[in-house]
Amino acid sequence: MSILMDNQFKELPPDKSVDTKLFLDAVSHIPAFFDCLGSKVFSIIKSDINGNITKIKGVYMKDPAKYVTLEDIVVSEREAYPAEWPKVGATLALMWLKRGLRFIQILLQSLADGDRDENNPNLIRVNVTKAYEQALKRYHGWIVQKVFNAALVAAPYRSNFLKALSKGEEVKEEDCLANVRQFLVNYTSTVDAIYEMYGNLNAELDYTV
Ligand code: 0SG
Repeated sequence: MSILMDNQFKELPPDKSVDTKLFLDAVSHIPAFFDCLGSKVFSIIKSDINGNITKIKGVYMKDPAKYVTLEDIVVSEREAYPAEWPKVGATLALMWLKRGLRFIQILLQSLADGDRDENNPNLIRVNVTKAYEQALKRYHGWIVQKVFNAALVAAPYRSNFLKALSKGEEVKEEDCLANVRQFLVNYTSTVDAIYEMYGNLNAELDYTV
């Protein structure tokens, strides 16, 4: 079975609220995936994403009944820290986490759509670069962009990446991409809903790191 199919995101309710516990359960499987990618450069990204998840979980665990949805957390922090918000607590962690999730979404979508470098069909650099330019680059100064360049060089071959998504099993490319497309349905709606919530609450910031 595929990692993606084992860790599907749940369908959102009509009001598009994102259940905090279900979201944390779903994203908690992402960091371990970086271990399959080989290079140590991915450990920086893994620890960044892990830090975001730990921070959101820390707030949620203080009062699960109060923080049923991600929006409950963000709104509650807006009231608790009016001077610092949104650059504070789980609001900040989720702001960054959603960018990483958007990166993954665009990367997977690009693979599913068949975007390829015809001269190097077994590389995923065009897909990774597309995801980076759309999801992250504008938030990165030149030092972090250099980290991206290192990650790009260390990016796995397309065949190895698809194999890692299939938990190391030899699966036909078309079957793996069918799983990717299936996974993307609820995943994309969840990421979109978080972006929409940040837009509606005016919680998005545009600084670079
Ligand atoms: C398969 C090939 C994959 C290639 C992957 C390339 C990915 C791009 C590489 C970019 C390298 C990013 C390295 C980390 C950068 C971090 O500095 C930034 C900003 O981090 C935030 O900074 C923290 O996340 C915040 O943490 S918090 O939880 O405590 O709130 C906070 O510290 C904040 C600073 O805030 S301030 O104090 O200034 O207000 N992080 C990112 O850019 C996110 C990177 C996500 C990459 C996702 C890649 C997924 C790859 C998946 C492959 C399947």
